[in-house]
Amino acid sequence: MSVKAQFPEEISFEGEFVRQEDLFRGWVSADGRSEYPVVAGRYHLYVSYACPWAHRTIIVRMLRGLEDAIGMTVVDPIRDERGWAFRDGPHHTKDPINGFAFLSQAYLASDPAYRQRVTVPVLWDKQTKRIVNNSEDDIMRMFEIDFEPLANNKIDLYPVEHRQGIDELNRQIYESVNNGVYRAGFATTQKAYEHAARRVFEMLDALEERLASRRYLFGPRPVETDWRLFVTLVRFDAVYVGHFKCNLRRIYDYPNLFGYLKDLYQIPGVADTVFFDHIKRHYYVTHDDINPTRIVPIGPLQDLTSPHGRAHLGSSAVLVEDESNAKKEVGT
Ligand SMILES: N[C@@H](CCC(=O)N[C@@H](CS)C(=O)NCC(=O)O)C(=O)O
Repeated sequence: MSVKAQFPEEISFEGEFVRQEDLFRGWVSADGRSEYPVVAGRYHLYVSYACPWAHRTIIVRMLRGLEDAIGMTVVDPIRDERGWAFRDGPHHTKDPINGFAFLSQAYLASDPAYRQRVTVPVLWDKQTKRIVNNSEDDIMRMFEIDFEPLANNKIDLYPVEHRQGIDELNRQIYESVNNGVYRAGFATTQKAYEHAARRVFEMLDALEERLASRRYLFGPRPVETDWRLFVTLVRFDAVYVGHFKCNLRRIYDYPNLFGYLKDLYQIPGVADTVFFDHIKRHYYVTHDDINPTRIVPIGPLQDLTSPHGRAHLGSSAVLVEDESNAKKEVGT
């Protein structure tokens, strides 16, 4: 029996989903060595609220207080064969920077020979009128480190003392969980699906244990790894359990992971980056190979604002210094 794959060019012989590489890897830097200097108002972020990879960059932009320095435009969550589009609708708009109708225009303006999938997030340079970078790993790091001169909040998401541990855990979480849910959902053979789905839950089980004694993955302060995990956890029960068939357990069934998810969600500003309407409509309507009826499920009932119950693990030290260098506690 032949099976139609969501992204046929990224399916291996064994029916596994093998994600394409990001192609634009320019770097904005304050050290004068890059062709992209750190300048307020020069760069613009194109994102989807539905996409977990884009969501990471939205969260870091917010946590670092970069909203005034870096503009942002949100695409329509519904993606048809023409790809991501700019339209006016609930929490998404037309493109105010270039007047593009489709994100593909940004890719073709940067590289007329571009033939790969057109993805979010995209960091756009308004001066050279081209894409600087379309890798969310890179964009996160630029916002965390290189945009320091423009950041209103002095929050450190990549602390020097944990960098090795962060890189290693990022890699494990990416392979098994962040990308693991996609590998389960986009698999075209039973074997490839089962392999990926089982790995998702092996890692979630390990993280459940790790979070029994620590408020966040590396202690009292959320770091970049926590936000990389958050974007998958927050979509899990609403989308990945049903749509991607990752249904051994829900996040709701893991006491530590569910409390941790709520704890992160309740950090000021974070809930304003989460749009379940975009998330659900995007996955269930756009991936019509997996969900041909395009029906969007009504659930789940899930209250991320209810008490997280994590305070017994120590106070949350989400310390942010504002411009006056006054430390303010933004955790709960
Ligand atoms: N750049 C990301 C991937 C970004 C990505 O795949 N985004 C998805 C949305 S969640 C996308 O834009 N897909 C467009 C498409 O599939 O045509 C990575 O390094 O893994």
